Amino acid sequence: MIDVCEILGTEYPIIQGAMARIAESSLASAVSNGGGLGIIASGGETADWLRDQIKKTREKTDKPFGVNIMLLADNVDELMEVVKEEKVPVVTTGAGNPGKYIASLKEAGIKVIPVVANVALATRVARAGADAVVAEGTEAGGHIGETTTMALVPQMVDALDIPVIAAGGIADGRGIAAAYMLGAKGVQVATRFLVASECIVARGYKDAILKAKDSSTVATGRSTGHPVRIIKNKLAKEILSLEKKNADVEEINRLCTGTLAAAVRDGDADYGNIMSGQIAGLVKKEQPAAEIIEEMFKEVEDVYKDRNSICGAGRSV
Ligand code: TUI
Repeated sequence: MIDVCEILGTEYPIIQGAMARIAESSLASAVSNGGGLGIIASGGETADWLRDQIKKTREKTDKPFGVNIMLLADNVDELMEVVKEEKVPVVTTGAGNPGKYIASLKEAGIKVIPVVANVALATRVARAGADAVVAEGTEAGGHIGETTTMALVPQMVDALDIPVIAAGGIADGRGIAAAYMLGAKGVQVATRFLVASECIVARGYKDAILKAKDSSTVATGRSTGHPVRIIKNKLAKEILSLEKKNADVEEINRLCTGTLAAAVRDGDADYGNIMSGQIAGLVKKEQPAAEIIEEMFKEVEDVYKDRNSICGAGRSV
């Protein structure tokens, strides 16, 4: 099976997760310069914005990078044209089935890596020609599926003959090593990169991540069919309370209008929509993206060195 670093053109088998309104050229280029695959998140943005960010990323790095296309966006076709015209090396997709776009992306020489949350969709995109998939467990931030990373990754590995990249709950070398034990050939990490020095998100957002505990996130939107994991603040509690009362979708949508911008731009800790994975409690330090990557893979080596301590496995008698 082809190596993930070969597919990505990177030194390390790590992709930066897409974070709508947050992951632009500054973070993407920093991750790529650090040996991972930086990603520009195009969700909620225009085609012109994306073209400009691709240009800015190319000015800041000569390494490969990718663009994420969020399939619920109403300008998906336009964004797809931009990535093809710009010959972006890698495209990841989220929140839907990218099947009908895969052939033309591949014809343009682009590697396609859908982010999926169940085996059924993974099988469909693999058949349509995806180069690899990201198996995203429900521990992840943002729009999520139902299955945990621990259960999802090995089942996806068994079902596919393309590489599986694990996501959801991974923020250090232990998480990477665990993903490999489940058969993953790479990882996608987002929450830890939220606090990268090069990440342009507002101070209040970064502080919410740095302050988080294991129980600080919650999945909102289960009642609307679009579960989204966010930090459990006043906004989250009000959404959950409306959902408990079976409020209609429009009322919930009204409450949520403008809240992503409030989080990302203003750092509103109370009423901002602060998307975050469950692993936020492990993220305690703001540091450059390259340092994050180096530190995580150094920790992987430490885990491997210590492997004989696992239940005595490998110990000679
Ligand atoms: O897409 C993501 N994560 C995202 S997208 C996003 S923007 C957004 N905000 C609010 C509501 C919806 C989107 C923030 N975070 N991850 C990959 C992912 N895909 N997670 C879940 C899915 C998914 C869910 C259902 C993909 C397909 C699907 O149904 C289609 C099918 O065929 O199964």
